[in-house]
Amino acid sequence: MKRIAIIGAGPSGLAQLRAFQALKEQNIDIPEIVCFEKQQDWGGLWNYTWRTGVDQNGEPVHGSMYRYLWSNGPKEALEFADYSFDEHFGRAIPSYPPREVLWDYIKGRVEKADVRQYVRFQHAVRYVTFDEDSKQFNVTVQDYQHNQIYDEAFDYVIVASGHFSTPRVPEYPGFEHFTGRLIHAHDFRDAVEFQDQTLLIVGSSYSAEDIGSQCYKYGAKEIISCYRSKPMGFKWPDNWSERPCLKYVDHDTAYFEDGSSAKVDAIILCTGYLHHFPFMQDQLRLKTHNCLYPLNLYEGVVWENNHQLFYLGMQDQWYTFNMFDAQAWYVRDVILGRIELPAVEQMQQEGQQLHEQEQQLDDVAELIEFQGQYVERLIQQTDYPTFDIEQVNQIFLTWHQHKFDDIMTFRDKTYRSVMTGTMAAKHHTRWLKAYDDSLKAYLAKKTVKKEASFS
Ligand code: FAD
Ligand code: NA7
Repeated sequence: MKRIAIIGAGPSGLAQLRAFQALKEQNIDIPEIVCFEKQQDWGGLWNYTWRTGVDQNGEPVHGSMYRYLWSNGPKEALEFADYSFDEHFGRAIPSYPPREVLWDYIKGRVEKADVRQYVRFQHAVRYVTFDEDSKQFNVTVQDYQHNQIYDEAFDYVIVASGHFSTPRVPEYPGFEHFTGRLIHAHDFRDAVEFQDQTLLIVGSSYSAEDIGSQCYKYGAKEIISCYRSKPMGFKWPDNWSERPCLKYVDHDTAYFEDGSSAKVDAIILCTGYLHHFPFMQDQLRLKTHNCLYPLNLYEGVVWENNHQLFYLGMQDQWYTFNMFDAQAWYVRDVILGRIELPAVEQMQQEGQQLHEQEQQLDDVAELIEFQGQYVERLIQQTDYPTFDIEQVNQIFLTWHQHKFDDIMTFRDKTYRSVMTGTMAAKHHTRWLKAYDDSLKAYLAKKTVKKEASFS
């Protein structure tokens, strides 16, 4: 029997397990699958950890999520086509769930599919090589449960280890003498720590916007965010300003490219992440920046120079969970020989074309549509339940507009499910005043008349 190794049990790796299990439920034989997960539990980034630096085994901490994190896009855009929010929660819930609620949803599907048996937890993949003679991969794994390192042979390897965990940490002059706290977003855990402080946020993408918003919500005194290319441009609250790029820091003062300066208590580098796969042999290793169409991956997933190797979820992400599903179903069908791959030259040509096409797009609508078309193309090739991609694109566009209308209230909006037609419920508390992000508080039905206070 053929053997498949999946590296990582986050949403992408779990999508792969679900894709195979869907066939097993139809009494179709599937290959032997082993999913290696270095953490103690599944869910990837959604499995919150308070730790920073290294985990209990000395592995680099994978988690980049923080307390009070709520979904930054409507749940209706990421809903699984084969497992709806209605099915999981038994009723309509609001559109922007906190992390714990989405983690519960992710787990619900794979618990129902009974795929935990395939996962070896606390197993970190150390190295993957390919043997041209046997046409097999050798996977070296560190098993922290039994404190041993071992090798196993596999016919296929699917890398689903995520790409928002290894921080990209720039160096600015004066950082070494900065008197306050200086961290990367990867190590940010609790906005309350920054209450009454003046913060400098470096970066102008999702992490900058969300970590700044968290800190505003939980009582930061002042927020300054600075951009390298272009400002985020939202209508910020009075105590939040955007400035051009940071130039240098002198002890407690930050100096910017427009000549202005400010005394700051803390600096949070929201400067993105590296695609980092030190466990892959060089010729098998994906080398890319964060973009919608990385090179060397046919249909965004098949390693062009070795069709027994796949990468899941390596794109920058508008679409998430249902895109990982579309990819996983596609990879499954390539492995099972249900999908025939074209010649390598054609794969490379197509990949290059799409990669270049992405460079030409700068309008948000075009970028969303580009990823939507990609997801649709994959879904059309498998039996993953089809859904209205155009409607999801529209959800993203409306979400985008809501953010520009008011960055502090967009999470109070509701959307209709593309999968079930259910209209989301209105949440009992406005996001800005909803300080308790637990599953229990979120699902409480009662309308909170007097909104919670925070101090
Ligand atoms: P991950 O979730 O990163 O999971 C990868 C798994 O691989 C982890 O469990 C890890 O432990 C394991 N692993 C890594 N290396 C090894 C190894 N060598 N051996 C064994 N196991 C390994 N998406 C949304 O849809 N909505 C949001 O609101 C949202 N918010 C986000 C907020 C933050 C701060 C970040 C960083 C991302 C956010 N995302 C959000 C995007 C997120 O990338 C996806 O939702 C999703 O978690 C990606 O799934 P994944 O399985 O590809 O990767
Ligand atoms: P992104 O989306 O990759 O954005 C990285 C940001 O960091 C972006 O604004 C970059 O500016 C900026 N950056 C990168 N290097 C520098 C330096 N040296 N100086 C200043 N600014 C820099 O990462 P995020 O963490 O925001 O988002 C990743 C995921 O986490 C996302 O899916 C969210 O859902 C949560 P640029 O525009 O390149 O000039």
